[in-house]
Amino acid sequence: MAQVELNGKTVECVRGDITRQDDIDAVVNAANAQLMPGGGVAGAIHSAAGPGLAEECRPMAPIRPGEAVISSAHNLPNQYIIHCLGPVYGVDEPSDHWLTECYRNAMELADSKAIESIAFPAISAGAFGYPVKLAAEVAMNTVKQVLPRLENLKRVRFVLFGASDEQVFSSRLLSTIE
Ligand code: AR6
Repeated sequence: MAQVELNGKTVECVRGDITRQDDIDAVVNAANAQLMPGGGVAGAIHSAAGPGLAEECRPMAPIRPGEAVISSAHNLPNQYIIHCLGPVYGVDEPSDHWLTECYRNAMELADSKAIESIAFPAISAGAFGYPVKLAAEVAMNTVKQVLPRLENLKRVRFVLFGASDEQVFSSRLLSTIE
């Protein structure tokens, strides 16, 4: 786990499950364009949230790479879910641009809803093939650039599923922001 302060706000990396962040207002889904259940994070979020989530999401689909939309959290222990479509690495080019847009749009959307805390998974770093070191670099650069100018958002947490991903994100957090 790593935690740093950025202009009086908190950025942290933890190992865990994105569906179990009960002290966080909004969790981010690494969604598919149709906003339907799938594998990975999307599968875990939809099965924990319940079938009402897919029903609520249907009219908002499809979304484009880099886009973020918001729904209620249903049976998750949060207030909201923000759904982002990450780029497929090497296909949606330039991938770093579209991944930056995901993080920026999710944080700005959260801030516009007066959300104070948000938890991200490693968007695109699973089925979509983004190398985890590059994904961590984009994530931290974007948080460093966007978070200080937001009014309401005060805490950004990255929730990593595996120990090695957690190490990569934590060391990138420390080298980028501290
Ligand atoms: N909590 C936190 N992280 C998780 C969890 C979890 N419960 N489950 C997996 N991860 P992925 P993508 C990690 O594939 O690359 C889906 O099928 C995982 O180890 O969920 O953006 C959708 O339907 C990896 O590091 O998202 C889309 O079609 C990271 O979360 C597609 O995959 C992201 O992996 C999206 O692919």
